[in-house]
Amino acid sequence: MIVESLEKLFNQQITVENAASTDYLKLAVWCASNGFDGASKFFFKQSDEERGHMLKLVHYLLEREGKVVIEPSKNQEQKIEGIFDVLQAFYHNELNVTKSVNALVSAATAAGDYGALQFLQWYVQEQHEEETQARSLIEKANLIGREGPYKYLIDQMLADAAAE
Ligand code: OFO
Repeated sequence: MIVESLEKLFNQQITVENAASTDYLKLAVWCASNGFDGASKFFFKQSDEERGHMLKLVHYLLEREGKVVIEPSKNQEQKIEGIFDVLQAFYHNELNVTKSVNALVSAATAAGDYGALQFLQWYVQEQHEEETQARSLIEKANLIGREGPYKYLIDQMLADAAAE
């Protein structure tokens, strides 16, 4: 069994991961529709991964005999006018996910639920990796700059990231 306060936060996290999956699907579609095929591959993959993160939480909550509630996904409006906006949206999204993972870890600590804490370590590590990746992609894109064949080079950079 899982305490009600934690069950609620697990369900909130399911909604957050679901929203991230939809947000990245939208970024993938924007990229594909604007000639960024490599970037589109990267965000289709990210979208699938976020769905995987959501399902992992769903299964864990079921195993703990929690009640799973699938809420409509709460997406923030993303104003995308170029590939730099895409990268910023990715980074900000990951920062939000980290915030909510941290809240869940704090609640599991307060509840003395060591099983949940152990399970959540995977998300803590994942967020560290994804935030680092998003920041590094922005830094590289800034090095490439906004002149010449920069769109091609940034697209190539994301194609490489998708292949990793
Ligand atoms: Fe990076 O969002 Fe899932 O955990």
